[in-house]
Amino acid sequence: MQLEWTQEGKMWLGALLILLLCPSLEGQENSFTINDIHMEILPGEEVQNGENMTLQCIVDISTTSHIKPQHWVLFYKDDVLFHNVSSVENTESYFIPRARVYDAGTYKCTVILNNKEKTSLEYQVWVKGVSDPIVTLDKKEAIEGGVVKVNCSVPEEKPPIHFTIEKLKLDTKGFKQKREKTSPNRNFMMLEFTVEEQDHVIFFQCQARIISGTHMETSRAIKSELVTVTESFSNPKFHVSPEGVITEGDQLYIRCTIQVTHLVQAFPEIIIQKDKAIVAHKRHGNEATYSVMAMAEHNGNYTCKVEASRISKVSSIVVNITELFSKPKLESSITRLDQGESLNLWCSIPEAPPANFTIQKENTIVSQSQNFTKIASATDSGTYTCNASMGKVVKRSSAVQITVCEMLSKPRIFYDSSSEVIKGQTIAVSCQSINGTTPISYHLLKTSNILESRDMSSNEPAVFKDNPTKDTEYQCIVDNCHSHSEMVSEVLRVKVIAPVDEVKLSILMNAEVEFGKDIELLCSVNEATGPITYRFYKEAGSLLYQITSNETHAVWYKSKASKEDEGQYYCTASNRANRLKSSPQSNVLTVRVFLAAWIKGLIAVVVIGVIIGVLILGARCYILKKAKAKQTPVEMSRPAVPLLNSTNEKMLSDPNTEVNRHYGYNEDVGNHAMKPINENKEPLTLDVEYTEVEVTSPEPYQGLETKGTETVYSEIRKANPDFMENRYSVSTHFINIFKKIVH
Ligand SMILES: *[C@@H]1O[C@H](CO)[C@@H](O)[C@H](O)[C@H]1NC(C)=O
Ligand SMILES: *[C@@H]1O[C@H](CO)[C@@H](O)[C@H](O)[C@H]1NC(C)=O
Ligand SMILES: *[C@@H]1O[C@H](CO)[C@@H](O)[C@H](O)[C@H]1NC(C)=O
Ligand SMILES: *[C@@H]1O[C@H](CO)[C@@H](O)[C@H](O)[C@H]1NC(C)=O
Ligand SMILES: *[C@@H]1O[C@H](CO)[C@@H](O)[C@H](O)[C@H]1NC(C)=O
Ligand SMILES: *[C@@H]1O[C@H](CO)[C@@H](O)[C@H](O)[C@H]1NC(C)=O
Ligand SMILES: *[C@@H]1O[C@H](CO)[C@@H](O)[C@H](O)[C@H]1NC(C)=O
Ligand SMILES: *[C@@H]1O[C@H](CO)[C@@H](O)[C@H](O)[C@H]1NC(C)=O
Ligand SMILES: *[C@@H]1O[C@H](CO)[C@@H](O)[C@H](O)[C@H]1NC(C)=O
Ligand SMILES: CC(=O)N[C@H]1CO[C@H](CO)[C@@H](O)[C@@H]1O
Repeated sequence: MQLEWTQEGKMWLGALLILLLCPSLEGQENSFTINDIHMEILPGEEVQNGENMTLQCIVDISTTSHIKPQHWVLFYKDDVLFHNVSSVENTESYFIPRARVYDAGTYKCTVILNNKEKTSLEYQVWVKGVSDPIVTLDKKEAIEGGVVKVNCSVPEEKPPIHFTIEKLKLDTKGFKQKREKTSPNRNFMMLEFTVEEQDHVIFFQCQARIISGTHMETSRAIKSELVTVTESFSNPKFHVSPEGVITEGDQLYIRCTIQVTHLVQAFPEIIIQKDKAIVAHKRHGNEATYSVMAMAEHNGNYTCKVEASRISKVSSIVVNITELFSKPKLESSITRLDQGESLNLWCSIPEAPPANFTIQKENTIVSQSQNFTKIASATDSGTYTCNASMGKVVKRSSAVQITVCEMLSKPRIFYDSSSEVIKGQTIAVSCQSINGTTPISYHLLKTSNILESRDMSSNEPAVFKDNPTKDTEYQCIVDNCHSHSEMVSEVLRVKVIAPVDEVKLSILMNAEVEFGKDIELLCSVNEATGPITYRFYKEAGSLLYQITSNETHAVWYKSKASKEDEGQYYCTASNRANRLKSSPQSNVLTVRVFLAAWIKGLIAVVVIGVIIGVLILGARCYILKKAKAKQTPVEMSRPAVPLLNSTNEKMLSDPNTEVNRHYGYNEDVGNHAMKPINENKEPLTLDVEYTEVEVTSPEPYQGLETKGTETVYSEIRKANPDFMENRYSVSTHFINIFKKIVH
């Protein structure tokens, strides 16, 4: 816009210049120069709002021409051209009547002569103050609770304008209500103000503020016309009757009244309050009444509130009621007593005026007199009060709590004995005093020590949990408020069955039993409760023996051990506690039966004897044959040794049948025993242990033994230490040979 305007001006100027230059083109050329251009602002660069202001642009031009040259003067405000003039004068002016805040700004002017142009410095103009606002009201008379519209405008100023409007009371200093608001694009502001109670004569005051550059300019505060306020209703008024001294028993009236203006459409609400409590109220009408028989507790500060939508008026009064007599007092010699003791209650008034008394327990009258005496029973426990009355006036005392203690009955102690108590099980021991005042405290004793205590608020049994590990005695002690010392129950004996959980089988001597000796097996258990059933087994599942005993061990006895008794043994044990579970089983014990050394020795001696006999026989045959051979050649000279060998080999070729037939031992053992001998082909092989035989041998065989020992000993040289069975097998072998010979 500014640019457009300037360009247009320049074009227009150019046309004029051409016209001006025409004569000079015709004649000789004149010279022009602009020496200086400046502005003068009147009355100064600081202008009061409303003052006339003049802007002068002064130009100094030198020329060779005898006539003053025509030039253009242009005025700018904040770089915007606002005035242009063609002139031949040195000074051009621009007049601003009644300067406003809007006129403040930066001014400059420019001179254009032919094609020459010069601009002045910039001049800062500041307009001080804001023109007076105009305050108008929509009414001059208002009613309490009504609204007054206030219009504040500054017609000669330009927005944005910040308005401050205050409501003031004529007779009091300071504002009552103040509101501020900025109007962004209008030069007026309209605000509504409510007329409050006690606003008798009010007026408004307005002030406008405008930002001028970096400064905030403020107008004078302009007052409005006065507004007269009419009451909608009067302040509430109290009327108390009876007048003068009010005594308890009098009928008390507290009335609150108001006067309502005819202008008001709806009646306000009247409320009478004592402290925070509403005691009376009225919505339509101009009075509210509170009526009550006067009592001391009606003393106090009464408030009457009258409330319309926006208006609330309050007044208060203190009502003083004279006491007729003091509050009665109920007393008792004791508040906690035993059943059967005497209960005494008496009611009294400090000054002891003539009055009627009643004593009541909860809501039941127990006495029509001042005193109440009774032999206490449990049902007499409770809350007692007394009433004292004089005519209509009744006063109640504070409550007295009486507790009558019934003695506790001897407690019974019991537990669920339907099934036996097994060690590790939790049992519930109950204790109960059927009669006796609650709360009852129960203590459970376990072998004379307090295990646990419990307070019960009823006569139901107190239940204690315990986990007895052995036979236990329980007892319980009860106590309550009764002065009698605590009561003790009977002793409760709980039998605890310890289950069998460890079974051990052992043999009373060595696990290797000598042939013909006794086998004694001991089955023992932990500290379990009898009767315990012991069962002895050989191998898997064949029951040998069963016994029920109260002892923690049992013995199975077998005399004259034979090879048949060899094998694996175990035992089981159980009692009632194990009934449900399978009976615990012991370790497996392996028992072996071996031949006594002397039997082996005897066999050896017999066998050797037989061999010697055979040798002798052989020798005899040899001699006989040699005698015959004196006629026959000597080819068959060596029959003796092969004879023995062949005999041996023949016997060994099928040993099993032989052994089984002649020797009644366990087949398994027999079979097994023969093998090493077959492999060995050394019929006389014996182990080292065999040597010990000679020491333990019994006397009757001494004669034979001496020889046998020597032979046996010589055999040990070749001894091939082998399995344990070896010695049995050897002895078995010899027995076979021996038996054959005997047969
Ligand atoms: C201001 O200018 C007006 C004319 O526009 C004139 O009537 C008035 O008297 C002037 N005021 C002063 C104070 O010079
Ligand atoms: C407030 O007053 C101004 C002039 O005094 C007027 O132009 C404007 O309309 C008024 N505003 C209202 C809301 O009456
Ligand atoms: C009564 O109560 C009112 C409101 O609570 C209070 O303003 C007034 O001071 C009180 N009067 C007295 C005597 O306590
Ligand atoms: C009430 O009245 C009694 C006398 O009747 C007076 O002693 C007492 O101070 C009064 N109380 C109040 C709060 O006015
Ligand atoms: C009531 O009991 C109190 C205290 O025990 C005694 O002083 C008074 O004389 C009794 N009054 C009557 C009427 O029994
Ligand atoms: C007590 O009660 C009796 C009978 O109801 C009555 O005649 C008497 O006036 C009462 N006394 C007082 C002090 O109230
Ligand atoms: C005792 O007095 C209270 C009020 O003080 C009343 O409510 C109650 O009914 C009275 N009891 C008897 C038994 O008179
Ligand atoms: C409990 O009290 C009742 C009467 O109150 C009595 O008949 C009963 O025998 C008492 N029981 C015991 C266990 O004392
Ligand atoms: C085991 O002991 C109980 C009592 O503890 C007894 O009655 C029973 O006869 C005893 N049994 C044997 C076999 O001794
Ligand atoms: C561009 C512009 O506003 N030019 C003004 C210069 O002054 C004359 C009168 O003095 C106005 O008519 C033009 O409008």
